[in-house]
Amino acid sequence: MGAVVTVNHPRWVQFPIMLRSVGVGVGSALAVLVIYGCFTAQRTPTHRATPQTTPTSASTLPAGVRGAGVPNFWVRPGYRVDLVADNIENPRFMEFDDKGNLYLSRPQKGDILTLRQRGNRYEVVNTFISGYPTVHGMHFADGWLWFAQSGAIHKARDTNGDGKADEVVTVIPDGQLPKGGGHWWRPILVTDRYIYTGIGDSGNINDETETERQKIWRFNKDGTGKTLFCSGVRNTEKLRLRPGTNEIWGVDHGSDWFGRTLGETPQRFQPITDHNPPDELNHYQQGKFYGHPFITGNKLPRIEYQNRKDIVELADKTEPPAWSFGAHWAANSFTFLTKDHFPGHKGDMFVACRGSWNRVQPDGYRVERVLFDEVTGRPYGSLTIVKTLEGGSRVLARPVDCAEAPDGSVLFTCDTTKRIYRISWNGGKPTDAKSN
Ligand SMILES: [Ca+2]
Ligand SMILES: [Ca+2]
Repeated sequence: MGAVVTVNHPRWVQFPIMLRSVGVGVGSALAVLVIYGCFTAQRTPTHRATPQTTPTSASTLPAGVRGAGVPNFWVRPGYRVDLVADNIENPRFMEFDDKGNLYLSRPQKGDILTLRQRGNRYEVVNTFISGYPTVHGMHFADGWLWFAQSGAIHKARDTNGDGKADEVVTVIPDGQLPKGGGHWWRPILVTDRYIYTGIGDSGNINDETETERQKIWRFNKDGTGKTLFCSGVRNTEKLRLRPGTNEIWGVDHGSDWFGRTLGETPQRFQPITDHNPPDELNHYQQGKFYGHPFITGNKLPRIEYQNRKDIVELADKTEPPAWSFGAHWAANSFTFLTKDHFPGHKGDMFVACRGSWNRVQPDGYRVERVLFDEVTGRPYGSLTIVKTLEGGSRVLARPVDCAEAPDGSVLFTCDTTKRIYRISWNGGKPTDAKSN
């Protein structure tokens, strides 16, 4: 174990303290950047550069269609965005069941709502469960809606069709997993054999190697058999299998204040932090290490940890992202596309990026499509489908989660504006679609 550096975000008032306690010089940082150059030069084709932070002048670009009540989002040509629900407090994650019910978790309210489509809208029909503070991740499997609180996992089902759960079973009670702290929300994935959940960093770049945090855990479906699955994860809020495979995928938020030890002025002049490190799309595999908090992105050490004697070994064992997003985009959640609604999109991913707070110029704030190679099953590109930032600085919405609806369109939640939007295909030539 090297020097322990505890940094909680976003309290940049701690910045002067960090300067004294860490004391990393510019020379060391340059050494890191040289190392970075070496690694990036040797990247394999699956480890691509950060996507361009486009579009910067969205108002001048051709655009798709916005339905009534949709603010001035930029929509990629060929797509359409409609407002399908509004005035719902704290809408976070979504999950459809096999009957077309849409479940919406509201951690601040401690409940899950049941919504159903009526025409072009989704309407709340009942409260599925309530009294579960921090409820967040959900997964419908085996006829049950499984859901995670910060320290517990339950499953519930509605047996009379009124949208309210009639049976709730606690699968993993409080006490087996750490709860609370920063990054208190939990993903949940239920497969044929196992339950997977993850626990993020309690702060920004805390060394929690010896704890249960920064890791993805696996359980048997009865809640027994707690097993470490993988480590080095900062904040992954959803886990899903890539369709047709047993591969577990998720997006991970990169850390903040990358350049803070080098003399940046927080919130005003932070040219290093603004662009580092990337947010990540990871293929999580058993026993692998994903770098955090010591190593970011494509095997680049965090400056605060670069003097660890084992930093090169840590970089060597780090599994780099399968795809990288822009720094501080807050790539938050995603859905794989399994249907034929969008031409040539099957197997791709729509990612909700909630947007930056740790950049001088805001960025992120979008739904991004990650394109997967049908042959290799690996990401090879990404495109912005909806951008929710106007004029480079005006935040119109903060996308939280994406869910594929039964008809193949994709919903995305926006928590701060209390809305759900739908992205659909508007016809025309699929200029960005892969050939079928
Ligand atoms: Ca019921
Ligand atoms: Ca990583």
